[in-house]
Amino acid sequence: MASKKQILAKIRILITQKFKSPEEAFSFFDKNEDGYLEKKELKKLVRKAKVGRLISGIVAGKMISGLDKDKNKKFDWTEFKASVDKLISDGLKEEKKATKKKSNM
Ligand SMILES: [Ca+2]
Ligand SMILES: [Ca+2]
Repeated sequence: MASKKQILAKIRILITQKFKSPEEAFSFFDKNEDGYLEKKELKKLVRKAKVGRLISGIVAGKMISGLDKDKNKKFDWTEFKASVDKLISDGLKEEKKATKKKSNM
């Protein structure tokens, strides 16, 4: 089973490489256009990031429970943006660490 870090990295790659902006990703996955990403829609995002079918529901559920500030069980744009920003900055930190390691060799 993939680690949490690997899963988050996959989601980050999906959002940063397949979409021009987080806005575009949000509206792409908000299929019913209600301005929220509910679990069903988030699950599609997770699946699209090539996270295994079996765990995509669990991952989507965890993302929501961890980052849903107003506890309405779905992501609004502000919550989504905050989680994407965090994903990207965490990713940059990881990359920096990796390049540092390399340059020390
Ligand atoms: Ca929706
Ligand atoms: Ca919410």
